Order: sequence, then structure tokens, then C-alpha cells
Amino acid sequence: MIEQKQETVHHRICPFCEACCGLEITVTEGRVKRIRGHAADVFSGGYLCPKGVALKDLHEDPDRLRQPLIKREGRFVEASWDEAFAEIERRLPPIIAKHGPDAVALTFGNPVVHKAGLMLYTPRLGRALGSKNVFSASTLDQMPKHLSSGLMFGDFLSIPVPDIERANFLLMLGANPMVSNGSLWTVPNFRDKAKALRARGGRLIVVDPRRTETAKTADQHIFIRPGGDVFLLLGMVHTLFAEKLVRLNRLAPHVVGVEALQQAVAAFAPERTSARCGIPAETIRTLARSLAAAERATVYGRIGTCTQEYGTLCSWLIDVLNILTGHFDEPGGAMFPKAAAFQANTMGKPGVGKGIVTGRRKSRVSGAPEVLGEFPASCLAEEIETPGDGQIKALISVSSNPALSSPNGARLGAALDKLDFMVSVDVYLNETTRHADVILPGTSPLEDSHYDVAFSQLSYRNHARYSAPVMPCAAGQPEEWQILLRLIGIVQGKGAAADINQIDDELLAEDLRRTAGARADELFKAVSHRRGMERLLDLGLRTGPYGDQFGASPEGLNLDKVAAAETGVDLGPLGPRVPEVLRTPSGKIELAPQMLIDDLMRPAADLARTAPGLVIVGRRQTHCGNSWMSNLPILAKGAAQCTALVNPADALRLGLEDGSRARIAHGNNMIEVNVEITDEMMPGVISLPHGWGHDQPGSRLEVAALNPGANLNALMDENRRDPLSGNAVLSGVEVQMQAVSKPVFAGQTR
Ligand SMILES: Nc1nc2c(c(=O)[nH]1)N[C@H]1C(S)=C(S)[C@@H](COP(=O)(O)OP(=O)(O)OC[C@H]3O[C@@H](n4cnc5c(=O)[nH]c(N)nc54)[C@H](O)[C@@H]3O)O[C@H]1N2
Ligand SMILES: Nc1nc2c(c(=O)[nH]1)N[C@H]1C(S)=C(S)[C@@H](COP(=O)(O)OP(=O)(O)OC[C@H]3O[C@@H](n4cnc5c(=O)[nH]c(N)nc54)[C@H](O)[C@@H]3O)O[C@H]1N2
Ligand code: SF4
Ligand SMILES: [Mo]
Repeated sequence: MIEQKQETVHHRICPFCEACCGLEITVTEGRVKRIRGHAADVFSGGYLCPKGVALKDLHEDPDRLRQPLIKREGRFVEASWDEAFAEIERRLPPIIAKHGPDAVALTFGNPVVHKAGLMLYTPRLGRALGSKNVFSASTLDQMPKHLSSGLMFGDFLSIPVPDIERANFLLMLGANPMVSNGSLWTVPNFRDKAKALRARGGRLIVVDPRRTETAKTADQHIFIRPGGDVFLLLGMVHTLFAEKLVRLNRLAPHVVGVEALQQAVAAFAPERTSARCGIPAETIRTLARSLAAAERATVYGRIGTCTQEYGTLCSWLIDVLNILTGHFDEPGGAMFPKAAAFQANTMGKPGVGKGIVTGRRKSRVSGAPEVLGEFPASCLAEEIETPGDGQIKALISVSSNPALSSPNGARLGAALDKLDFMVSVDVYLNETTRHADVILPGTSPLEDSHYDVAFSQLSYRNHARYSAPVMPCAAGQPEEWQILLRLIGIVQGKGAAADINQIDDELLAEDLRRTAGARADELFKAVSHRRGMERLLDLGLRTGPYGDQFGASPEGLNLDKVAAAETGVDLGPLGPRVPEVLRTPSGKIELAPQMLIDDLMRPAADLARTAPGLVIVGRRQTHCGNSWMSNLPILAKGAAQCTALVNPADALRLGLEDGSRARIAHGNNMIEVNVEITDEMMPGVISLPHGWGHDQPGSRLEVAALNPGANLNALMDENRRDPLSGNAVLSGVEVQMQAVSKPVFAGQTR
């Protein structure tokens, strides 16, 4: 008799990118048998990309850490969880006692936003430690957008997204959602949504120094000089005023600063800005006119517009264009999501607030202002290296790989070795965690429950979806929020053996005293049947804008209801939210925040700068996920290669052949890569993906090491930042390139 194998089907939101696809995972005898898109998911409708399927490979990866590691005499040895926490207790509190909490830095990486336990408990760890030295991937990514949004709308996370399903015009700068699947815009299956937009007569226009996968499907592609977006956008805003195309419509009573803005852009006529962006003045004007004339339109910009020296100005001007053309907070335009939980702009008094503050502290060495409670990630190395009061002596890294993801990783790596102590919460022994003294393995995403704390606040449509764990945690493996609670116990001086449930209760009670006032005790009791991440989630959902308000709105949401809805809960298309969404002190949209008006001095002074000869930009690849998915066999065999894309004219001039090796250098830093010649590239621009460079000794990434590639960030300059947001400049950096057969660049050895 053939025995029927027990099959179970589970639903899990994919944690690998911002699209947050609902997956259907079939498990047989404790092993993943199949992963596909969950067709009935109300939000993603069955879409998935090759990375989603790789969840199986991650779960089964023999290199994925399953046991804590402690470094003893330079070598990692496996340890029990209690031993690992005891080691942390032995070494971390004395550093805090001697040098103060600022001597311990925190660095939070991208997966923090993709794991609800990390997302909800890393802020708690930050508060418990009380160090001003907090760093994250945000300053390698989207901090400019947080800042411009905060200044304009009063909250760092009030970020409008394109209402793509109703738009008939989408102007996209520095984003490639056909590959990245969207960012600061949770939009699974961009491909079909863009197709539908065009099928109903809409237009998609892409502005990018590379004719990307997205640009190839668009109606129009416009090459732009890297870093030139601010000049294009200023020229467009200028045109709107000059040609009297400004239409505030319904928003007129809610917007202040129109005149100040008009004056501030007076110097930026397209004829003057054209050279710096490499786009003819007439094209700039036509773009402005088309945008103004479009019925339902959005301008959207992403990482290409953020990782440059004018990142905050670009992020601001994109929303300025949407507002000035009447496409803001309107169906088909740029709209604010309204998440079911955790969204600050749904809390407190609607329509007015404290606004945001930055620069409450300055970083010790470079004097970079704090933004959103963080210092620039690119300042971490200098803060470790530079002696004196406030020097960083210890580091806790949580799902963060700055050795590859931040500029000048070599310098950072050397700095990490100088620390007195380093703890990593991570799933791999990799380029960063190899520097740690203790590594605490995070859970496989199949082992924990999930809710999109951040991305439901950035979604093209409102929804609430919860994923239960697909598998039980491996024996002894704590959930990630529990790991963070144990670290909190240690930094609070309660010790490694402290009762984490009690710590969790204390932290929640403290939160509620701050936020719920007289109802604090009642709310605490109402969710006391839950623990940890799920308790916070239940509380967030029940008190949220669609919540059951603990009985006052009995039809409303709570965790039981969301969890019972296997397909997720659809909360409808985005709706207008101005003025209720605003949290500025004026209660208005601040179109011309002084900090940004002042910053226009920089592009004004820069108008006459001549373009550098050759610059480098980054790109994402379908079979890669930042710096860390290259160890997953199904992705590694997807043929992603770390190649430099070079325009044929540049290749000819530099004597490069297709498939040949070349050196790329910036200052004293140099890497070697394979060359791919393609007219996709704008002349004078080369493109190299980031996240490669898996050839560093001491990592345990057997598959990734077979095809290591080169680290783009080895070329980047850690001292180049957008001064307002602290975001690193990772795009448009001047480089030299030459064929490998030639001698090494003068003065360079490596
Ligand atoms: N030149 C250049 N540099 C860039 C970019 C670029 O476009 N160009 N992009 C930037 C951007 S947008 C970002 S977001 C950053 C990302 O910067 P980082 O967040 O530093 O880098 P990641 O590659 O996402 O690395 C994630 C880390 O988390 C670990 N990890 C993965 N899953 C889990 C988990 O479930 N639990 C735990 N505890 N750990 C886990 C991985 O092993 C890895 O160490 O890189 C930035 N760097
Ligand atoms: N497959 C895959 N998907 C991912 C990731 C991944 O590593 N792999 N990473 C995820 C993360 S962390 C993020 S933040 C998102 C990012 O998502 P996207 O913002 O869509 O990122 P990219 O695909 O890198 O596209 C950026 C584009 O900007 C262009 N560009 C560079 N410099 C400039 C410039 O100065 N101006 C203009 N206009 N364009 C410029 C580049 O050529 C590139 O096409 O992707 C996420 N999704
Ligand atoms: S698009 Fe993003 S969320 Fe969807 S399956 Fe791929 S990696 Fe996962
Ligand atoms: Mo990112």
C-alpha cells in the first residue's frame, strides 16, 4: 500500500522585497514541497518573482545559522543560546558602565522592515540602550524621502504613492520596478499594472541613465545625467509657473508657500538647467506641459533620485510637481495610503501636529545632523576610528551588512575589527558578521508570524494581511523579538537571565502610559492574552483606523479577524486624505520648507559645473536581493552576473571588449569586473549592481563564493552625502575605467 503523505498548505507574505506578495507554501513531512503565488490573495493576486520561490532555499540553506556562534581565539565556535547571552552580558555592560551608552552603536539593516518582530522591537532596543549612535540602511536608501515628506506633511512616513490603477500618466525617475518590484511603493505585479495603464491609453515615461527593463516597456525613455534630476525637476517647476500651468484645485486652501516657491525657482529656467541634466530644454518644458495636461497623473521617483547629493531636493520637487498640477491626493495621482495599524498619521489629532525636527544631535566627527533618530550610515567607520569622548567601542548589528552595503566597506571592515565588542543578530556568517564576537541567528521567515508593519503604509491599495508561522521554530530557537528582549534585559542591567515576558510587559505598559493615557490599564488587560509581536499587532489593529476599538466598533478589525481571513482583508483603493493626514504645525502642506529653499543655493551654484568624464550608477537584478541572497542555489543559478554595462562609444574609447575584464577606480580604490557592452547605457555612464563581493575570508557562504563578483561600494566615497538627510551618494560617482591588459592605474597597487 502506498502511504499518503500528509500535505499542508500555508500562506506567508514574502519577506524578500517591498512588493509583499502573498505566497502559497505547500509542506510535506516538515519540508517545503512547493511555493507559488497565492492566487486568492486580495492584495497580490498570485504574483511572485523568482526570489519568492527561494524562501525554500533559505530555509534549507546549510550555511544559514541555526546555533549561536561565539568567537574564541579568532575562530567561531557553536554555543548554546544561554552561553551566547552570558558572553554578551560579560562583555557589553562593562563597556556601557565605563564609556556610557553612546559607546554602543546600533546598526539596523533592510530585513528589519521585512520582519515584524524586528520592526517592532528594534525601536525598543534603541530606547532601552539610549545611545545616540543609531545607524541604518535608511541613509543608504530612502532617508531623503522621509525628510522631504516630514517637512511637507508633518510626518516622516507620510509618503504618497502612485495610484497606478486609476492613473493615465506616470512619470518615473530613478526606479526600475520591473526588476525591483517597487520601492516606497508596495505594488506587486507592477508589470501587469503598467500594461493595464497603457492599455487604457495612459502613458509611462521613464527617466534613467540606463534604458532599463521598465524603460523598455514604457512609451518614452529619457536619458538623464546621473545626479541631474534636481535640474530637470526645477526646470519643470519653473515651466509650470512661467506658463501659468499651476492648478492647486481642491488643495488650494491646504497649501502654503506657493509664492516662496515661485521666487525660489526663478533662476532655474529649463534653458539654464538643461546642460546639467543632459535633457534638452524643450523636452523639459514638454514634460511639464504633459504632466499639467494629464487627467490623472503621478510623478514618482526612487532610489536613483535619493542616493545622490540632491536627494532631499529631488524627493521634495517630485511631490511639488504632483501638487502644483492638481495630481496630489486625487484618484490616479499621488495618494496617501491609510494603513490598518501603526501609521503615525492616523493617530492623534487629525489635520495638525508637531511636525518633524532634525539635527537635535550632531555626529561627533563629521557633525552630520541626526535625522529620524539616526546618523548617516557612512559615518559609522569614522565614529569607531576616532578616539575621544563618545567614541564607539561596541556595536550591535541587526540584519545589517554594511561591509558590502555602505560606501568604502574596506574601511568599515577594518574599523569593525577595532571594536571592543560586536554582536550580530543575523542569519549568515558573512562580510559583516565575520567581524562579530557573538552571532545570534535570526529565525527563518518560515518560522515566524508576520504583518507588514511598514509596507502597509506604502501600499497601492489598503489592506491588512497576517501570516502565521509555516513551521515551528527549530528547537531552542527564540523568535527575533525575543532575542531583542534578551538584549534589552542585558543593556538595562537586568541580566541575561531576566524574565523577558516581564520586560515586555513593562515596555508595553510604558508605551500605553504615553499614548493611551487614562485607558492604559484597560487596553493592557484587553490584549493580555497575547505576547510579543502579536500583542502589539492586535493592539495596533484594534486601535487603528479600521479597528474594533475594543468593542466600540464591533464590525472593525482585530488580529483574530485578520488572521482568520486567509486571503487577507482588502480595505479598498486609496482615498483622499488631505487635510486629515497632515501633522504639520500649520495644518497645511508646506510647499516651500525653509530648509529646502535654503538648500537651493547648492544647485544654483552648481549650474555651471562641467560634467565628469565617466560616472558609475547601480542597478538591481531579478535574481539578487541586495547583498545577501546569492547563497541561495535557485537564485545563484539564475545567471545573474556582476557585469559593468558600458555604452559602445565608451567601450571603443576605452579599448574595452564585450566579455573582457576591466578595472574601475575611484581615488585609491579599485575593483575588477567583466564588461558588457550595450547601448542601454547613456554615453559616459556605466552601471554595476551592488551587493556583490563575496570573496572575503572568514565568511560562510559556500554558494555565493563560487561567483563572488566585485563590491561596487568599494569605489564609493564615504564622505559624500546629501547634507540634509545624511543619505550616502551612491550614484553618479566619477570613476576611471581601463582594460585589464593595461598596467594598473598609476599609484595603485592592491
Ligand atoms: N552602491 C549601492 N549601495 C547600496 C544600494 C545601492 O543601490 N547602491 N542600495 C542600498 C539599499 S536600498 C539598501 S536597503 C541597503 C541594504 O543594506 P543592508 O541592510 O546592510 O544589507 P542587506 O544586503 O539587505 O543585508 C541584510 C543582512 O541581513 C541578514 N538577514 C537576512 N535575513 C535575515 C533575517 O530574517 N533575520 C536576520 N536577523 N537577519 C537577516 C543578511 O544575512 C544580511 O547580513 O544597501 C544599500 N547599498
Ligand atoms: N530583485 C531585486 N529587487 C529588489 C532589490 C534587489 O536587490 N533585487 N532591492 C530592494 C531594495 S532594498 C530597494 S531600496 C528597491 C529599489 O528599487 P528601485 O528604486 O526601483 O531600484 P533600482 O532597480 O536600483 O533602480 C534605480 C534606477 O535608478 C537609475 N539611476 C541611477 N542614478 C540615477 C540618477 O541620478 N537619476 C535617475 N533618474 N536615475 C538614476 C539606475 O540606472 C536604476 O535603473 O529594490 C528592492 N527590490
Ligand atoms: S516580488 Fe518581492 S515580495 Fe514578491 S515574490 Fe518576489 S521578492 Fe517576494
Ligand atoms: Mo533598500
